[in-house]
Amino acid sequence: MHLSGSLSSWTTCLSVLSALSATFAPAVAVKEHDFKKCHQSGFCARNRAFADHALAASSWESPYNLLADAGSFKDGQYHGVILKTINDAGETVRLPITISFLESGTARVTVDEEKRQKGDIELRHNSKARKERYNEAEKWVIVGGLALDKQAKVEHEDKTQLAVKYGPSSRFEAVIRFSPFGIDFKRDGHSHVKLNEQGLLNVEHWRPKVEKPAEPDKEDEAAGAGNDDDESKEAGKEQPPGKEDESTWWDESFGGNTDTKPRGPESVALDISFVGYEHVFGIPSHAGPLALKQTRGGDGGYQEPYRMYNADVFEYILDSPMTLYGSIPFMQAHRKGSSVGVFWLNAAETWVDITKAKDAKNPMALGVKSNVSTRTHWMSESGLLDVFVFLGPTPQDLTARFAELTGTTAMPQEFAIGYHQCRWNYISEEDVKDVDRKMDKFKMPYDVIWLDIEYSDDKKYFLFDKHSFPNPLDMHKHLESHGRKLVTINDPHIKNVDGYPVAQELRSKGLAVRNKDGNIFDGWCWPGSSNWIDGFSPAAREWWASLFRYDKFHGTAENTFIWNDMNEPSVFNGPETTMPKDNLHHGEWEHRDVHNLYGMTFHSATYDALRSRKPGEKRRPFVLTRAFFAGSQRAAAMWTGDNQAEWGHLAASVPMVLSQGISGFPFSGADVGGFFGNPDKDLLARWYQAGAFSPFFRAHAHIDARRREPYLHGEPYTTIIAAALRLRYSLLPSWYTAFRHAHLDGSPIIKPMFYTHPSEEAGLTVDDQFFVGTTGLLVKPVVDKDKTSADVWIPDGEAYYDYFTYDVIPTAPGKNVTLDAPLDKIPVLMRGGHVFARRDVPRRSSALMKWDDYTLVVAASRDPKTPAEGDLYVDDGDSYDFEQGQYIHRRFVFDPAAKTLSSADYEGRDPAAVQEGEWMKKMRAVGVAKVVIVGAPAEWAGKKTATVESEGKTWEVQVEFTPAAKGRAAFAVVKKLGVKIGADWKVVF
Ligand code: NBV
Repeated sequence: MHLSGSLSSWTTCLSVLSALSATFAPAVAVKEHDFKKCHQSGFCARNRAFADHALAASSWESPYNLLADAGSFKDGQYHGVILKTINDAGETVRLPITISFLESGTARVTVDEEKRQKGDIELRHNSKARKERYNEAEKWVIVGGLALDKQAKVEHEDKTQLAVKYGPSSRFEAVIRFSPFGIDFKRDGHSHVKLNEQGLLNVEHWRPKVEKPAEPDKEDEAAGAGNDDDESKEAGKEQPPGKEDESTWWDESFGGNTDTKPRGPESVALDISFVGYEHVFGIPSHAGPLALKQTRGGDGGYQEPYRMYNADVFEYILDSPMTLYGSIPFMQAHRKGSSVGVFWLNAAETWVDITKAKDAKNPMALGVKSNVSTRTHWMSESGLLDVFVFLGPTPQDLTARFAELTGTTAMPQEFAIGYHQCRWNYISEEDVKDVDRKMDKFKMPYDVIWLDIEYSDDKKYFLFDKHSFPNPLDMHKHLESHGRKLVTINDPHIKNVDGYPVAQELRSKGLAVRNKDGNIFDGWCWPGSSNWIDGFSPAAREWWASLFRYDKFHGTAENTFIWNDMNEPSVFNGPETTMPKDNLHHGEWEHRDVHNLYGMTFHSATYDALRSRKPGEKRRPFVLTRAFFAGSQRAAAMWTGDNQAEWGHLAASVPMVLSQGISGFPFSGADVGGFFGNPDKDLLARWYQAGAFSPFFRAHAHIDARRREPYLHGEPYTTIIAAALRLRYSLLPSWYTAFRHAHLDGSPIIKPMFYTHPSEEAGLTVDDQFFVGTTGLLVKPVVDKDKTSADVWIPDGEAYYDYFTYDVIPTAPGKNVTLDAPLDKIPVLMRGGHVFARRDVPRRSSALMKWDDYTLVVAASRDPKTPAEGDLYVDDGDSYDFEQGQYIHRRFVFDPAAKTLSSADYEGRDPAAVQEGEWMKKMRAVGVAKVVIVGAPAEWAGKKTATVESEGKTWEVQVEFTPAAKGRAAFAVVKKLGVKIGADWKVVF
């Protein structure tokens, strides 16, 4: 039996690993002490100590001054020099600064270091690393929005400051203070974001190493004792106040690994204050609440800063600022009626401290209810100081401006928003087909079945295991026959073994990441000894793309798509389970500079590869990635990594996915059921219900977990899970429409309360419920064991109807309402004032529903004069023809006063202007089978017919009106409407 073959090889691998070294082997639970705390990360400790000193000193003055005479302002850009005073003798270091005011109203502040710019520094240990500060993050991340605002103008200048007005209607102003340097960003005359307000700006300049006698303590540490929790080793505590701690300038050890730091200390840090904002959000991924906590103690606060250093933190802990698998250094601050944000463009290890303070200087008179300000302290190990400032004022402005810079979610393959069935591992073709059959038998729709690492021949990706998967093409064909797809995993570590052509080419062509000495880096991962593709190298990316061609990756077909795991990268024997920071990448950049970008270079190389599998084939790729950075949304979906089959992890998944959404990467989800462990049946059922409302919906399980395909659990679970899956499938048209919006403007797919209701103070911290796209569907997943009710916070005075029963929910704005939520019920409300589309006959896969008729659901507003509105976007779900206008996007308006429901082109396009392709012609003729108007006006009682007008014709249709009863709203149903989805039409009631 092949199962035992796979399992035993996996077990052998594990035992070999653990025999080699205890630190190599992945453990079953995250060991917090395998990952650095701030005091164990030299630059974090140094910057925290710097902050402690600055904040404690009664007369602290930041040693950074902008040279007033050296600055010039032209065409929306200021160029100048900051002088950093480095000693009592008044010696200075020159730091060139550029402040760019962009057409969009975004401002950008970039600080470099002249000496490193000129390469005028010496590297230690004969290092071949680049001498400059890493200045290529922009190349990977930014795709637009950099046009300068030529209208920006200096409004005022004197000896102390320079004020620049910029942005839409010149509402924004940057007051640049010379001494000490700082910038106060204002909107409509009021301060919102301040840089260096607290004087924590710190750019560690280059300096030569002055040899001193070795300190006994440090030698111990270098010998491998660096990861203990000995408080006395905190860098900031060893020094007298004000004295710099040099102990981590030149090398640093942790967990037995020593970082040689050939360029010495080079961190950049800055404090950013959000004036009058009590809450900040974003900087995913962290397993904690959506509203970020304080990090220096305080009420319920953490002791550690939020960390962003992509890492394989399997079985991660909850409610923690620990780093996870991916990072997006984009932070937002929201308060009633105002939103601002910053994007810290730096791919090195980054920590962010957050504190909140009552701000006496921020009087209520400014119209700000809260006089609490949030102060943040950003610290990155290397690279430029490069920060974008967004002045809002709405949450939508923030996501749109961020999207302009970093791009939007790629329009997904339609199947990708269906349900994905995964486990580590489906062990053979027969296993795959069996699951496929059973899903059908139990009437559970799904689109994709996944193959984890055991599909491969001994972890040699691109090669199917010949015994377990002798005929992969047959298997693909079998799946394709009912519209289904297969995903295989392809990781960035390539097994270092003779006779494996992929490995040989990687090495011989010089496309692998190198170690500090310039030799191919060899580390341990699943295959044992491995090398890593260098995603920063154009040649490596080209080569990677070639490997996915159908004639190269034998056994794959048009319905094969790709999963990129372990791309933080995960290196079992590396520091913090990742790569040594002094490794070298293409262009001789050190790994330390680019760490958080590595995963993105890899998954975007895979994305490119899928676009070029066959000349002329133009299909949208689907790639799932674990590691990510700002910009990843352009090429991949993400999942939240190795969670656990526990209720707490289900609960945590909701704010985690919400945080992805507001941070520009909404195509996200958590492993349904929890990766590690065995969920009890109730948990599994609840997780399917929550997953059905997650943008990425995939069940997954660890190799040691019991089989848990959704049909295995008996009644009532089979019915409950099938209902959740079918609900997802019936709402696919609305999900796809939400993706369209995300693709157009960067908006989240599931939206937190502050995003839809930014003027509701109380909604700011609500992070366990959300709206889906523009549907008005308000969802509150049940995430607690044995809970059979749900408290939903109601953000406004609109009508809210139960999705399933049409009951009118007795709500009051700003108050909670308790809904019944027995195990078979997902709390989903329809907000009045919306129209959304669905398909009422769920089939086996999304592909089989392609030409099915639509149902439109109208949730009438409480106000009889307020129309209900909604939209539906549809394209072929597969090609790029939508970029040539081959799509249908309709706007539906139900006008209760005029008693009409109408459909018009969403963008007001003239149909004649679009040359219709085959798909479009066929799609236009798909019908609207049914309309349901929930909350139909009482005076419609007795109404039997309505008139339909479309394409120059008029006809009558039957109306079934059901009056309100026992708390249920009145509703009207029109069947057999006879209209086409692609045509203009109007129903007159
Ligand atoms: O490839 C095996 C697993 C995968 O199932 C999981 O989803 C990833 O997050 N992978 C991690 C490697 C090992 C996990 C212990």
